[in-house]
Amino acid sequence: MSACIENIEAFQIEDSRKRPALRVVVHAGGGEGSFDVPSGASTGSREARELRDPDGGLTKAMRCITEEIAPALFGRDAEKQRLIDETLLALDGTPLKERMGGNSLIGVSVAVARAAASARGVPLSTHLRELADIPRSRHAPHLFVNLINGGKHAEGGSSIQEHQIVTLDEDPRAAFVTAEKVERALHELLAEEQRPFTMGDEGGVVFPVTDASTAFEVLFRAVQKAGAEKEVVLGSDMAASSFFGNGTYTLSGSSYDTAQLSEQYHQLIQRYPLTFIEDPFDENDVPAFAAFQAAHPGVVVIGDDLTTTTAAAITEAGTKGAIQAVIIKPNQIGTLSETLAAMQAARVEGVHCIMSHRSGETMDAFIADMAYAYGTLGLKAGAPSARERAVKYQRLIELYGNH
Ligand code: 2PG
Ligand code: MG
Repeated sequence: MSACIENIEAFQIEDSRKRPALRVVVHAGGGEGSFDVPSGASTGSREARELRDPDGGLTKAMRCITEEIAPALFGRDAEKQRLIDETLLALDGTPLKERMGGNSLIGVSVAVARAAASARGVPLSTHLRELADIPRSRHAPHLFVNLINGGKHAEGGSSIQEHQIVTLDEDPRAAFVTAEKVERALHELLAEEQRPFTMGDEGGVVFPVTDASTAFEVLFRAVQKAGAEKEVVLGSDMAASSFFGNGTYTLSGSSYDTAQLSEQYHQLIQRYPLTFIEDPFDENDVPAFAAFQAAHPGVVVIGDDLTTTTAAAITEAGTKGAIQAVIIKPNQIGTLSETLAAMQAARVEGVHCIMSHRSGETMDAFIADMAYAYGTLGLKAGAPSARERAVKYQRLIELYGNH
């Protein structure tokens, strides 16, 4: 049996930042699949490039899909994901997908996988598991819930990009209820303290801080107010490359070298149950990650800008003991097959995978299906009250409810 690709369409929709986003729809073997492509703001320098018109529009990307990719894929078997993705890579022909855009390629690649699952009449997770054998980390993922935004996702807030709660419950429904409870408590706390706030890109709150600990202090008090101390720990995406330049980290007005920044983190870990730390140092400083991970074995150091969903970079970071977990973003690398190769490379090194959204999101919940299919350590998808984020958690709950 095969699922011949019959039609590929591309549309322009809006993402959560009201910027143009791509929707790709694939028809194959009587089935249909689509993907709404998200977009990052705090991107790693080695990420697949987006193809956009000078005004941010997507006419060039849509034309690539309908005029170059579609004719090359017509009649091809959607079930042969690897061959489809190899064709996409050959068509683009550049290392960072700058010619056709990682957005065009991942749009087609994921829509093909969904069309194949639809043509076969099997759940997407079943189809995904047959594409790649990836050892599970957990029964159900921890939810990495970013409640206080900063960095490039927020104006006027902390230099640290994300202050998260990380749920411990094995049941995604219970975990999500906890996340909502802490989010409500945080909003109440800010109102009580008359601390004005705005909303950041990922649905978390934004307020001015005086030092690196302010936002964690507020978040931890919200956890206490919600009575959720046993149900969550704290996490953070420092996104340190975004406050690094000329050999110096500039964090909330103070300058630090690598050793001083490590000391700042060390103090945070002493004071709060901060257990997961993403991108604590510049994306080119693998030794700093490795030294920090070795000094703090109880903390899960996570690579994102460091590793950009790229198998070779993950293998290097894993081999050097720089990370215990890695962020997986399909649009960061540009095809589903490369995403799966990155996840396999991680698991070979004993590194866990965390499926992640982008700061510019759509209503697509593909990452929840990935998290479910492969039993990843985490699903990182922003604040519960933001609809593009909640839809991912809801999909996860639905998937676990059905099995
Ligand atoms: C990150 C992501 C998602 P962006 O840094 O991990 O939170 O941000 O999509 O802007 O790269
Ligand atoms: Mg990140």
